[in-house]
Amino acid sequence: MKLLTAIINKNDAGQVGKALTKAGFAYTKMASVGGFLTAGNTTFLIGVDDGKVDDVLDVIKNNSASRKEYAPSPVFAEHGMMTITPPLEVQVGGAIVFVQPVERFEKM
Ligand code: 2BA
Repeated sequence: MKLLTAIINKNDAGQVGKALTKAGFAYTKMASVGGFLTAGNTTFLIGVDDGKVDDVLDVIKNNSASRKEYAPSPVFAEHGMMTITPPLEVQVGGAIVFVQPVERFEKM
């Protein structure tokens, strides 16, 4: 068994969740925040048999999009002068997925 931790753009999270359910995959969804943009995203925990990992990845890939977002402009103050740099454009996603082995799974 594998545990997939999938970090999904909040604009795609609803669609990804519906598609996972439709495909028969169970998941737990958590609100999360990216460290760089400090914007909300959604983290899915998905436990699946080894042979189903690629199917889950396909569902995520087909329902999440890559998009441009902007990091807040840093403002520097030095010698009474304010320097404002232009916002940094970053390409976010589609999705970031970690696949980890599960030593044991119990349902009680
Ligand atoms: P954030 O940390 O808010 O990052 C948003 C996007 O900003 C990233 O998109 C990347 O394009 C850019 N970025 C991140 N750190 C950067 C840096 N130090 N310098 C320049 N640009 C930077 P993605 O790579 O698609 O990541 C989307 C979200 O997935 C991230 O949101 C974070 O929540 C998560 N993530 C990405 N890589 C991760 C990792 N190695 N470990 C844990 N979480 C990760």
